[in-house]
Amino acid sequence: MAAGEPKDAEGFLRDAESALLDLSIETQRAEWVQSTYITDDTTALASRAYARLIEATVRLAKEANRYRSAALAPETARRIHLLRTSLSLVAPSEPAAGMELTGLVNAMQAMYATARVPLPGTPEPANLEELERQLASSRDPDVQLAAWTGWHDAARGLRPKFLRYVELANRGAQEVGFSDLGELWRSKYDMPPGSFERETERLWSQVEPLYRALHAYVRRRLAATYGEDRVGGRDPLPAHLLGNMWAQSWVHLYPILAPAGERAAPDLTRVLLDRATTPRQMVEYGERFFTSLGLPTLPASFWERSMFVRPPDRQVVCHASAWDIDFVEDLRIKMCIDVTAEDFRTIHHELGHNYYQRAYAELPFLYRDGANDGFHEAIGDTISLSVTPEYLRKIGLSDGEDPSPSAEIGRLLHRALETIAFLPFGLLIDRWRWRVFDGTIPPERYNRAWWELRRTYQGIAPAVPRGEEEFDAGAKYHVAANVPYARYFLAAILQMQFHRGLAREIGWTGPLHRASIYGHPEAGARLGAMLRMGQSRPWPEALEAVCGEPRLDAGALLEYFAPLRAWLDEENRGAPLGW
Ligand code: X8Z
Ligand code: ZN
Repeated sequence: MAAGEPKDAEGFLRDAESALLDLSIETQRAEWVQSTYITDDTTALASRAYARLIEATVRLAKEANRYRSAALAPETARRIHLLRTSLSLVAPSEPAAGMELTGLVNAMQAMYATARVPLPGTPEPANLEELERQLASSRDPDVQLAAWTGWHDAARGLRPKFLRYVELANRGAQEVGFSDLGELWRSKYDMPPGSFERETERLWSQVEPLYRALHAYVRRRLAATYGEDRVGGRDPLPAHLLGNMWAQSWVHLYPILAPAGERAAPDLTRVLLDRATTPRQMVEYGERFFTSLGLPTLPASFWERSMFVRPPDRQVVCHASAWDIDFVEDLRIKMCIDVTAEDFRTIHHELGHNYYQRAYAELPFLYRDGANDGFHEAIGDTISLSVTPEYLRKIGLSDGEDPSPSAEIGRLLHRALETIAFLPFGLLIDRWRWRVFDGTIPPERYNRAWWELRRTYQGIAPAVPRGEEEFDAGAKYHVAANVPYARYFLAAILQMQFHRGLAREIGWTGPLHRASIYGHPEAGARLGAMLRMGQSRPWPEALEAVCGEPRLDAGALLEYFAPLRAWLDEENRGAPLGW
């Protein structure tokens, strides 16, 4: 072929993948350094690298249009589609726009990570982790409200940057053929973007009754703790009393929610602390679970290069994440680990990302991703479902108490306070952003629309008026850092489908919530087969590979929680549901 002549599609893709791989590695390195050492310089360097990657991707996606009408092998057509949708941020091609846009996102992420909040009675302003600890452990509504309000007020400063980011990112998405950035995000699911939105609504309608049952139960117990004047019998729950900054997990309320006669908590935190477990040892427990499935150990570089604890001497992004720096084996996690059951779970979540990344490392670059982003989020959570009392006993992390029938309800309730409480939150973040990107929610209604969605889906309301000068959505990491969120909603459903599929693989016939795949290489083989597919096939095929069903369905989740549902319905008899 003469120089300058258009290449065949396959040759074009090979060259494109090689160029994008190089630029992606450079971006990952720069972003890692920025996230673990936030300064103006590292922010500028990371933004520059990211802008270069975006610029090249947009140029290649436009060039690929040339092949879209050609009769292409399905494999080739798939990789061209993935090229167009591979990024979650696209800049317009005009000079300097790329650097401005990536600079905005990195600056918002840095502002979020470095925010400090003055609190009455404390000498030093508090960071997010400290505020979260207050919300989790205090039962003094004034203390809780101060932590909640302090953090939400701090997000105000993000608003001007966010407005400009929406404008630029939408224009970028339009250049590669989408109506706005939200449509690009919804185009990553092997179905038309409109069908994806309906799919999430269908799943929500499957699980909503269970959420409402949990909500009603929690409301009555909260009213008993805080009084009817703070928690009305038919009202939404006050956002600052749920033990979590975003009310996305209610697990810290467990001590006031436990079934009558049940001890305060299935307390893995206490066991970890009693054993003086270190953050690194917590990660080793996580790795051991994966190797018990026949998966490989983590590379030595993982242990050398990961960040497990908040460094004392510099600013970092503490929000947990998993990294795949070279898209082959330079895997890392970045966390500020606390010795708690919650972080034990998050470690498994992050390692799930790393094991997925490692499994698909052999594929062509554009296939090196999850079957969809919900799959990526669901792997480690699936493993966490196997962290049963039986498993903890096996690895010596049990406090040795025997599960009584009411303890079983207690444990299901504990799990539901993480998983079921999360569902509407997982859905509404992108319900809000999709409408922000498509203009249905204009800037002058950002906050009102945010709280309408919080009320409609979660049944949550702020205890103090929140005007349009506030930017409460920006108080959530993924909004500040441009990370799509529907993935976590999908993951909450998918993890139960995976869990049931793998439980069947090991011949489990007991209740789903008692199954653990620990030490079962046959389950690992089944999971591994799906992980190795990466993004090479439409996700229904990957789903089928692990659980035999090609369709997203909340049936497994409802089966898992069936005993709790029956118990909640009994407890709620005669009490009002909804808000
Ligand atoms: O952001 C995360 C992970 C990193 S991918 C720690 N999660 C969501 C959140 O924290 O809001 C996991 C659960 C939901
Ligand atoms: Zn994740």
